[in-house]
Amino acid sequence: MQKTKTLLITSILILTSLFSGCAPEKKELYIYNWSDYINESLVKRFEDENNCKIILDYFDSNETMYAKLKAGAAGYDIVFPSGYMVNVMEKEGLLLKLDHTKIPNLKNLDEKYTPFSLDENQEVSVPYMISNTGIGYLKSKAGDNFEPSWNIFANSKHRGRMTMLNDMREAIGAALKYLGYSINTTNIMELESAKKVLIGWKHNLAKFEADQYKNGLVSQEFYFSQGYSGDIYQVMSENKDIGYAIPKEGTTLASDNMVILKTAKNTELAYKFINFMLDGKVAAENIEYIYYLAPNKEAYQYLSDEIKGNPAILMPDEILKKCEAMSDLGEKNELYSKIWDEVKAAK
Ligand code: N2P
Repeated sequence: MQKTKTLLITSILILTSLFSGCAPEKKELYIYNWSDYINESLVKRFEDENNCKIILDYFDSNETMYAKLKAGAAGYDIVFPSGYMVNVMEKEGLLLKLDHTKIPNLKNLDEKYTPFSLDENQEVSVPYMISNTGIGYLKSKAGDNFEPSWNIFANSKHRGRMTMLNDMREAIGAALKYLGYSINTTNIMELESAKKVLIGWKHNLAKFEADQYKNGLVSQEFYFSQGYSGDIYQVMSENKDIGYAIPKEGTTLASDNMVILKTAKNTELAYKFINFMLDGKVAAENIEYIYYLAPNKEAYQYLSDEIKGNPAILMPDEILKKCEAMSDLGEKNELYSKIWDEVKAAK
């Protein structure tokens, strides 16, 4: 009897371990995106529908992301670079040439915005969101007659209470725009003038920072912050004193895109994810949550009036005209790196 019992238990144990060993592993998709740039309930929905696991990792500037990939960070399947960075990564041979038959929802893209992506035919990248950069501010500090200008950072009255993005193209770009120059200039005199302006502003800044400034506006630690449109809208409900403005001199506009790395382990799932994000209803839910514009014609019909009426999201043409997309400067990129190092080092 004892023998039969032992045999039974042993058989049960063997069977259990056999079955658990056979349980299929969930497929995994590694995504490297900007912080606060996706509605995570959509990520969850994709996981459920595709019985897979998504691992999200975040960056706060194109340069940080690129440096990490160049330093050998492997394992990401999908990354979200801005247009100019897509060009850089493409030249380096990092990107998979896209098979459009696997992304039928490409038909939903709004052609009005595709030129900003700098890969107009989606050979290696698919537009995800259009963002602009502006000034997040406290209305109580700006006053009723606030005329938004990049030169607010010259106002020493707010010393220590202002931040600018820790992103060389954005920070130098703001100074260039203030001076009336292109954010893509490679003219040394113009860049030198922008450097002087930016060093002047730096003396009034608490810091260059690209992630926590929005919480700083909520807690009223910061009064004026150069920041990304949607990031600032995301925190407005937490403090009604927060406003957002695009400076009168104009600003940078980015088409941030989804790319599949050549080294991706799971390209089929990556294609599925990209196609999912391009679905009209999904894109609308994403816009409503992160306050950026997915350039998706199918999505617009599902948007709330609040979003439709927001000029920082669906930008009227007179604002769009003032915006410029950053382009890839090739070797001249070094001019910006050098100036940025000098700004950072300036006392
Ligand atoms: C997300 C900001 C993304 C905008 N936090 C970058 N162009």
